[in-house]
Amino acid sequence: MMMVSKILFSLLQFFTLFTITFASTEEATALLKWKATFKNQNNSLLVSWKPSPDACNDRYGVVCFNGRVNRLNIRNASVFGTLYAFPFSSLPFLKYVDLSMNNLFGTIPPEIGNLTNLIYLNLSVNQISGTIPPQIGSLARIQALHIFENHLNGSILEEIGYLRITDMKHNNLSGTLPTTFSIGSALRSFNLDGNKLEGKIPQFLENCQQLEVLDLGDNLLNDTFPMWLGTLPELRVLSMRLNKLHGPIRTSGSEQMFLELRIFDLSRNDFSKNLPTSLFQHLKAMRTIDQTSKEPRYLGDSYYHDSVMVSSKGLELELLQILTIYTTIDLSNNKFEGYIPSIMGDLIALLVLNLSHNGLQGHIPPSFFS
Ligand SMILES: *[C@@H]1O[C@H](CO)[C@@H](O)[C@H](O)[C@H]1NC(C)=O
Ligand SMILES: *[C@@H]1O[C@H](CO)[C@@H](O)[C@H](O)[C@H]1NC(C)=O
Ligand SMILES: *[C@@H]1O[C@H](CO)[C@@H](O)[C@H](O)[C@H]1NC(C)=O
Ligand SMILES: *[C@@H]1O[C@H](CO)[C@@H](O)[C@H](O)[C@H]1NC(C)=O
Ligand SMILES: *[C@@H]1O[C@H](CO)[C@@H](O)[C@H](O)[C@H]1NC(C)=O
Ligand SMILES: *[C@@H]1O[C@H](CO)[C@@H](O)[C@H](O)[C@H]1NC(C)=O
Ligand SMILES: *[C@@H]1O[C@H](CO)[C@@H](O)[C@H](O)[C@H]1NC(C)=O
Ligand SMILES: CC(=O)N[C@H]1CO[C@H](CO)[C@@H](O)[C@@H]1O
Repeated sequence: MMMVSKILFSLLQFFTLFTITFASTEEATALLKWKATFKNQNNSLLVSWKPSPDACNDRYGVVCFNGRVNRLNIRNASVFGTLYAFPFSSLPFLKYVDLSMNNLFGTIPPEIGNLTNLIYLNLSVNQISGTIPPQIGSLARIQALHIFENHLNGSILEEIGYLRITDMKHNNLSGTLPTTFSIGSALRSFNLDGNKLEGKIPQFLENCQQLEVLDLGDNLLNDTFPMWLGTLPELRVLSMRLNKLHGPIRTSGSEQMFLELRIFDLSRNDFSKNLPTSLFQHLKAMRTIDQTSKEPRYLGDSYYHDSVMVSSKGLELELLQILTIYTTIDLSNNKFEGYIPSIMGDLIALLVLNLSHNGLQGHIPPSFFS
């Protein structure tokens, strides 16, 4: 009895080993076929991508699990080529793909939908063009799609509502945002900064209760400020800078608004009146409001904190009183008119004040020098 099970075990082991070797050889060959299509065959990082019976053995950027390719990470590996010959159908256990910071061009083939186990895809910082294939949305397990800094065009599809994290900033996406997402509630981070999106801010975002980051900056959105965003309990970052938002900003009167907000940027819009002071009272957790500058430049970190960047017309005294807590106030690039109020010079905490590029006139009040 003992003997029989031992033989059976060895037989099982043999077959498992055989199947694994067979599968990984097939996966290895598929990856090499893709490499053969690269425009630069002298890639020093990928010299380990050469014929061998085992795809998992010392091949740069390839990680296997149970003998099947599980991760592919060739970030910043000087790959110059397209995705057309990528072995989408030969890597059924691939979960994690990072091809960012290369020189990939051409479009994303619809066969990407064949990577049925994919959880994470990063194609950022390449030269990829064309539209986002809806097949990405049909990947049942995908959680994160990072595809920023490419040349993607066309519109944002409803299908990507399956994703938790979507970063498509700095592309050429246009049209209006979808009015609904299939599973909107999963969305945590939605970054579309630097595209050509127009129309309104979709109401379905109100149902994305887990949303932490919403960046719709530098687009062509034409809407009033959606105050209902204030009810999203997890929202930490909100930028709608550089759009065509207009009209007065109205607070609802509720105290429980924007409770977690840390970064808030509405600069360079077309709001018709000053921001209501009640809005600032809501923003208790807020520290840094301008997230758009990549580095603080002349402002040291300590000055950079507690800064405020708003966009409105007319400097109102009421607003200024609320601003007393800030050390840096950047009101540049707005449409402020009239004289600089004397009270500005009395702001106790103020260290840096930027009022450039406005319609202000007159001279600097003496209170600034006393
Ligand atoms: C690799 O080949 C490309 C052209 O195919 C050439 O421009 C580049 O200088 C080469 N790089 C090295 C390190 O040889
Ligand atoms: C990318 O790789 C180059 C070498 O090819 C290196 O100089 C550069 O620092 C890398 N960049 C990053 C962000 O890793
Ligand atoms: C995706 O790739 C870019 C470029 O390499 C990188 O900056 C970014 O952090 C990556 N995203 C994640 C979530 O790793
Ligand atoms: C966006 O599209 C316009 C017009 O087709 C083109 O001129 C521009 O270079 C594109 N920008 C990017 C980042 O691809
Ligand atoms: C996307 O860009 C391609 C050129 O790269 C162009 O042919 C196509 O018309 C553009 N599509 C949209 C929707 O702008
Ligand atoms: C914004 O949309 C309205 C119609 O809803 C239109 O009248 C107005 O011209 C648009 N503004 C801009 C700047 O596109
Ligand atoms: C003031 O704002 C303008 C326009 O945004 C900017 O160019 C300038 O560098 C800023 N200056 C300081 C001292 O913050
Ligand atoms: C095996 C498999 O799922 N093949 C699919 C790969 O993707 C193309 C394009 O979406 C489909 O047509 C195939 O059916």
